[in-house]
Amino acid sequence: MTDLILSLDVTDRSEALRIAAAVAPEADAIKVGYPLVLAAGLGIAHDLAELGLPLIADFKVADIPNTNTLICEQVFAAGFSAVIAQGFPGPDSVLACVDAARAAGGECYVVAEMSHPGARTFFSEGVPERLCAIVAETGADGIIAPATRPERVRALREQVGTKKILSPGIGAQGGDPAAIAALVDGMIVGRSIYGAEDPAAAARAYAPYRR
Ligand code: 3DU
Repeated sequence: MTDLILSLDVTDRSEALRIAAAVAPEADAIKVGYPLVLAAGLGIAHDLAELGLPLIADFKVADIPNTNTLICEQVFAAGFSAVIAQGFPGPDSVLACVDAARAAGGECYVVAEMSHPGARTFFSEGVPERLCAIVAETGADGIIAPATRPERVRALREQVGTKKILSPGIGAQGGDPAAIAALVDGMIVGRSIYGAEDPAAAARAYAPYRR
């Protein structure tokens, strides 16, 4: 299965709810991050949960273990079913997120490599592979890996085996769903869906890549 994950990075509450409701029948999950939560409040998760799709909190949690625990407890209490953490703070920080996820019956994903051009500065020279080792060590559910670099996703698949790979960078950032869908478990798509005149139709265009 390759899921379609709507990245709902709009900053108006009613527009977010309208787009989410329209796209929900065409999507498998909704990812929410700082843009929407800072604009509309964490309670937006409660409203979105009514659509019945898994909700992923993209807060790229990256602090000491105790603070990570406190953040993730809030995330899951708000109704999210998964959280995204950074791996660079180290295994104890990631484990705090994994433990909080488990306590809530949720999932935790770790950013292994980012999709933008500047990501090459630090997500290089074996660092993504070391982050994948932290995923194995902590029992996290999977990684975030760049749809803009399918060859890197292939290499990271070697590292994570059957753990899930969720992949942003499709559409607006130039990633091609035809090149990435078969390599990953989830395609994360934001602007090319929520920015379209007809978001539901834009989401439907990804249907051939959902397996
Ligand atoms: O480029 P889009 O509009 O399709 O949105 C992609 C989303 O995924 C957006 O929320 C961004 O913050 C997130 N993301 C990346 O784009 C790249 C990463 O490496 C990690 C997360």
